[in-house]
Amino acid sequence: MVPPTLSIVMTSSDRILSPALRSKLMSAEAAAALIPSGVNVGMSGFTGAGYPKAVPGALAKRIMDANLHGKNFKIGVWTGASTAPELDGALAMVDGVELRLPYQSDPTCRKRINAGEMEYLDMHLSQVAQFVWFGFLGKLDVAVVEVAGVLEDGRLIPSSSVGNNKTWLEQADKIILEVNTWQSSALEGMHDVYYGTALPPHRKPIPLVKVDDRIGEPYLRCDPSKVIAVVETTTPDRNSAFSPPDESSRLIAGHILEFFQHEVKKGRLPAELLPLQSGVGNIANAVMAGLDQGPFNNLTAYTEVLQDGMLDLLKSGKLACASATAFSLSSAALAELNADLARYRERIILRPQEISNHPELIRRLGVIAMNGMIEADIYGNVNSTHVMGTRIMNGIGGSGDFARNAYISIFMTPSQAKGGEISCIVPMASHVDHTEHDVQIIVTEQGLADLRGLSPKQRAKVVIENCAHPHFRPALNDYYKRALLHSEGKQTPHLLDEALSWHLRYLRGGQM
Ligand code: 0RQ
Repeated sequence: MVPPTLSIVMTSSDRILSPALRSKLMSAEAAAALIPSGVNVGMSGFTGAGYPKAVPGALAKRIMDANLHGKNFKIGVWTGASTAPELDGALAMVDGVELRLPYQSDPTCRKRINAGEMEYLDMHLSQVAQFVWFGFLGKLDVAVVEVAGVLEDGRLIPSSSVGNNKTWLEQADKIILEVNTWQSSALEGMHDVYYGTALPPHRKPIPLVKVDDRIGEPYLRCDPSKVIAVVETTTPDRNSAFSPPDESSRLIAGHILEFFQHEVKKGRLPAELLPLQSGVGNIANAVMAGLDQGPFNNLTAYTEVLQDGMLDLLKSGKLACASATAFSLSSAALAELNADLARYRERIILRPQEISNHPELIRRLGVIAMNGMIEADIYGNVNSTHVMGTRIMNGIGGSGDFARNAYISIFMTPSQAKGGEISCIVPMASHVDHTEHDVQIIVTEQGLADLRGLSPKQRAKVVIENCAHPHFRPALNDYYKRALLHSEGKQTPHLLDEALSWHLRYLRGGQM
């Protein structure tokens, strides 16, 4: 049930109905001046949605000035997931981040991390909140959280992402709020913030049994005495455009759809499938586009982010409802959503990421997980994060939360990268995020490998035959046959002095 909408008027100060919080209005520069060096800052933001737009930039300027005067001003930056150039980019540019967690996808940030100039803790997104509550990550000093409005009693209307905001607001000593009037006031009522997560040994089952169950509150609680600044902003979310599905993405989507039909026929999936999780990126978006053309109706989604493809499915009516923690839309899709938000609000629920990605719920609902990857090896181990085993791309994000607990876990990639110089199917993954035990299906444009119930040696044959590009298939077969002959152990045969030679060859000569 959607709660009744309180009417919030569109003018900026009318978004802040609490007189106590309104009295703390100040500029972004003044707010940034309240953040000292050496602290951990929990910022809102998930996949380019709902991140603070003004304070991080002002803080970056302050850091740059301090460091020009010989200081070593750095902070720890914790978020929901990736943010945008105004946050990750700005702070990385001035070398202002000591340690970043739990996920990023910013080019400047990535460069710093891979140059060894920034520490990065790549974490399962469902674990961040509880690790903070357990005290595993140290003290959270300041929260900087974007909201869509403030109620008279100080409760907050969440923005276009919920992420870890509940935990930041509860755990931080001090709070800075950014009230963004660009965010639609019709977001009010879309969120479901669950306040029942106790700490072990006092935890109880989370009472969510259907995708569209509402188990919490539409607002974030906030102790007004902790709020040290309120800043008004009007800047849009990042809103990256998606490229139209290319041939390879369309083929991948086609294989997945065919697989779903087969599973329905076999009685292993219901006609409306099971709740879908779809990762970030163009391929994931293309799969959603494929579903929009496909035969399935009354679909549901229990996922992290709502990309354009899912919005299209909601629009066409194929998707009955979607639960996530954030939007990740192009500008065009966002305009469409905002124009009709009150209607979509009944079928979209945004939750804290500890709930959207909760292993208990993913397992209970029987989620079908679909995530991108960098490479898979012939035995089904998947690398989602490290190019050539050492350079971070983005991070594990929620892929592990979903993959390990899913009803069926699917990983997808084009069979080749970098114009065919790299095979995405390799003898041994150069880094493993998802082990052979958490991967049931591998899909490339070449085909789909169903690994369920197969031993490692049986898996190797299917992965090479169904997924590898024909250009690399003979070399993979040759490796596997020789490994079978010469490997010391025959359970998972490998030639250890050759297993990573494909990656070395690429690093030395530019091709695998
Ligand atoms: O790099 O843009 O420089 O050319 O990786 O590759 O094929 O465009 O695929 O956008 O789906 O991203 C794993 C990174 C795939 C993503 C990953 C290079 C390739 C290109 C991107 P260029 P594509 P995608 C929910 C779930 C982890 C987080 C996750 C990801 C770039 O899916 O970050 O799943 N996943 N979250 O050229 C070297 C290879 C390569 C390679 C691709 N084998 N070797 N480079 N690339 N394969 C969301 C959240 O958690 C928020």
